[in-house]
Amino acid sequence: MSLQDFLSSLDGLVADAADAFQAATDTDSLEEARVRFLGQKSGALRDIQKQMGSIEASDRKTAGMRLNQTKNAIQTAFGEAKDRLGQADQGGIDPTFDPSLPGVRPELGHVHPITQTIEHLMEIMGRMGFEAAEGPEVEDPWHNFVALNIPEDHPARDPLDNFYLATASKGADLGGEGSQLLRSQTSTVQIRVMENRQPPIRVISLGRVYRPDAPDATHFPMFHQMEGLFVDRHVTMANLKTVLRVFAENYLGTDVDIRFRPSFFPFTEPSVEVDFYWNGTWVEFGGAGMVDPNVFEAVGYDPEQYSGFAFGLGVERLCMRRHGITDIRDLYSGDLRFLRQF
Ligand code: FA5
Repeated sequence: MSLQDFLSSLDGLVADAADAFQAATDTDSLEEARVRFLGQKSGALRDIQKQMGSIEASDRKTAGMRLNQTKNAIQTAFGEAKDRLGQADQGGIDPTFDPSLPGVRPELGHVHPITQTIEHLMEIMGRMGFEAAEGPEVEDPWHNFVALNIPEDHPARDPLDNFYLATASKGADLGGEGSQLLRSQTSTVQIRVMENRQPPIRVISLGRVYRPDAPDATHFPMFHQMEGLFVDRHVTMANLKTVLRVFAENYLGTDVDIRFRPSFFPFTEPSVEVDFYWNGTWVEFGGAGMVDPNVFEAVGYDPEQYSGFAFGLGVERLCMRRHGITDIRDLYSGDLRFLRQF
């Protein structure tokens, strides 16, 4: 074989191998192409190498050198093709990706409807001069019961009606002194505020409360209350009714029907239940009344000098009424199809 023929078959081989590697779409077809050109037993390069014996001895040096260069060039092309396929596997250049298409907007979360409601209620009450106060969710019987005029033998203290903490049960009677419970009402914050401050007082407290109530359309074992407390000289029941009415008209709309029903709470006297009209029935949204003189005495206020009113409203029920939500459980199911609507 002449040197000329030998060299031109080497050049043809480099071009053919580069084309084959380029055309490979996965590692299997690339491997198949590698064996075809670089295979030790019957690869195309190997076949050409066998022709070396028929080349003039004086040309063999040149032929050997070009053979090596060819081998390096084919190996380099193979390495490049391998890298290209490896990158595509790792999500690199994707042949189906069209950079001219519009992008996909990342989903943004938003504030839960109950948190939105809490912010709205604080804003309305803030405009009426009420500032926000907070208290702990794990309480002692003094703040949840005793100071609120709920004596030791009162059924509201029954372990079946409260979430007492297991740690307390070791040393103390459930419900007795020294026990701890998840607060069952935000009225605890009334006591905490009055223990630390002197009248005049105008506060609201919004937070979670816990009761072992069976869940249904209007009850949940964890829910939120908005507590209100107003203490000053000469505060009357008329002030209470005005504040609740102005609040309801601001939050639920001026056309909302609300009513006050005589009721009983140990910490208010007289006491009322507050209802709004919804879907053909009256729904209770809170309790209220004039602060009982026994509560003032428990926190060291003189009931002859001061009077006040307090109220506790169910935040979920207010939110449900405003947005037309018919089942409280929807608020806590975590179903995004529901939550996305707010
Ligand atoms: C109280 O909790 C009193 N502390 C309210 C109060 C405060 C009266 C200050 C006087 C002075 P009651 O147990 O009725 O009252 O609860 C108040 C409101 O919480 C109810 O009207 C209702 O709207 C809401 N509520 C009660 N239980 C649940 C529950 N399981 N799920 C959702 N909301 C509830």
